[in-house]
Amino acid sequence: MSTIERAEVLVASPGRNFVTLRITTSDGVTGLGDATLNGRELAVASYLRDHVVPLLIGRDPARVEDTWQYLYRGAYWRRGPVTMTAIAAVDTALWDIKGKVAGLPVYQLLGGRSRDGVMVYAHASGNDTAELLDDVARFLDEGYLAVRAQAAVPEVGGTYGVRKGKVYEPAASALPDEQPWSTEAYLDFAPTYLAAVRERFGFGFHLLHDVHHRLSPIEAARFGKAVEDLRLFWMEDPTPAENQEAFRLIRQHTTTPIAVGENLSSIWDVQHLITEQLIDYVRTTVVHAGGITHLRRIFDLAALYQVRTGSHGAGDLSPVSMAAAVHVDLAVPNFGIQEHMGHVDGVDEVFRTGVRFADGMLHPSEEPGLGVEYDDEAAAGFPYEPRYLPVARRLDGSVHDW
Ligand code: GCO
Ligand code: MG
Repeated sequence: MSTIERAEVLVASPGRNFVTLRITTSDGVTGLGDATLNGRELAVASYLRDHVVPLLIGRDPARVEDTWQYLYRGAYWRRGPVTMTAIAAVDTALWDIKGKVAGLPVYQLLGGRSRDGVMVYAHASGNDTAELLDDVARFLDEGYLAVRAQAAVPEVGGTYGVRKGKVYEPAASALPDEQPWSTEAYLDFAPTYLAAVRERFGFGFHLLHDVHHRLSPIEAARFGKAVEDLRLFWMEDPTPAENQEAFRLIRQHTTTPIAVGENLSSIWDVQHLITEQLIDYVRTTVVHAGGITHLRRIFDLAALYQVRTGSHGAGDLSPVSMAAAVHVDLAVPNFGIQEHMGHVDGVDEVFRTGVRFADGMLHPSEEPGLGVEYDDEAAAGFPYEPRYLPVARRLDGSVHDW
């Protein structure tokens, strides 16, 4: 029997930090899993290195479900982003190995294609409406069928989602950047630029917007009503989701579709959102929600309630996660859309991915497994650098949800 011989925790910062788990079997087969938790990277690295790797050595790599149960139930302590990200890394690496052993791309192990490609949305942004419109035009020219639109709110510096370089990177400073926030200014301004996008480009593509947890339920209801005629594909994270019940209030007021889940890590965190039909899209990911095994369980629950998928795909998810996401997206019946933000240049040197973009869709590699390789030599040139996500403060100085 083949056994797990080695599990290495690889930390590198090619433009931003990534934690990667590489598992090697006694037959010399390797598998990769993403273990990146933005701004808290080393906690997951230690969880894996100090508490999980010793449990993996000698195990049968083929027992993917059993290993998941062993790590989840065996920890005794339940859920949480650090644990679920660590389990995800192991699970993803074992699916990669299973694919390589079978000689099949992972989507084939998940039941094969349910569609020809994975529709993705791009991130358009601008410092004002005019800049945003130019950016939307660029993505539509590149063939995107769906675009997310974010513009800087006047007098609120550092508004969420506004790109400075090639790719939006909020975790840009060695200590958390503190950014001002005004709900009133946002609620006045955001509907106007979304309307400007529809006026200029019409309704022949999907338009998305990320509220990024900034509103209370009644404010989110007001926002949803204000943009109803613009037929958004979704408004994302309109209010924080720790209290799942809060979404009922938003639902009572607006038909603007709701997407939630990028910072939630288990089926229990989305259970009521799904079973009570309080959302339309579930945005949990392979890397932060327990790997392919657990994400599929969430998506299957969602399918029962006509909730579709819309996995998080920001630049802080490594190409290993993105490849895994595309394999899952291709296979599940209730796929909705996949976020596709892209990565800064150095990332491609460390991670060689077979995922390809064409005509608004992503396509996985047909290589066995996930189709991603890790270049140790390139990674050695990019040591870890402490980086934090920003913190938001209201104009009176009090802390707000970033
Ligand atoms: C998104 C997200 C990201 C997150 C980031 C945090 O919709 O892509 O909201 O931009 O803020 O991934 O690490
Ligand atoms: Mg988001």
